[in-house]
Amino acid sequence: MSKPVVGIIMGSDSDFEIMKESAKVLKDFGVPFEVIVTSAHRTPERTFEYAKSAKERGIKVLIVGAGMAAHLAGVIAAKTVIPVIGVPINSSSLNGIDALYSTLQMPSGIPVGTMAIGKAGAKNAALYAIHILALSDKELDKKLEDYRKDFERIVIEREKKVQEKLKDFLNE
Ligand code: RP5
Repeated sequence: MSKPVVGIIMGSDSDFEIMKESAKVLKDFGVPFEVIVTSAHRTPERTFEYAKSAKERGIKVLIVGAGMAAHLAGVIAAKTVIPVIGVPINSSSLNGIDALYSTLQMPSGIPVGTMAIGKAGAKNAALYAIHILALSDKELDKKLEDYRKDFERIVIEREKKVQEKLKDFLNE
């Protein structure tokens, strides 16, 4: 595998089930990535070190998933100018609303692009990373265009099924 250009960071191993969605998309698009588990509060030095060294190691986009008082994406963004995409994880009794606000509500000056809570957010984070990379990568740009075309085919097929169900329903 060639050198990673995307870093997937998660606050705990318990976030993996959600963050696997990011990994799946990057794998499907053939984008090399690395994964690290590090916490803003449990391992702050390790988190800082990772964020500080990411750019010089060739990482171009960072995807950060964390739950509860999720300051991980903001802390990472504070230590690098690489675009940071945050994924709020629904790992708490507040179902991720806590993580959503913590990730989204960054004070001015240090942006974190925040996705939806949970699996959809993790998937979109990877797609968004690919959109950024595709600006300077024609091959990836083509793959994104094809991905979108595939969606059109899938939705049209789904609509056909709905039309059939509707016909049955109206004939009842
Ligand atoms: C956050 O706290 C992690 O991102 C995780 O979503 C949540 C719970 O972590 P564990 O107690 O499961 O390690 O830091």
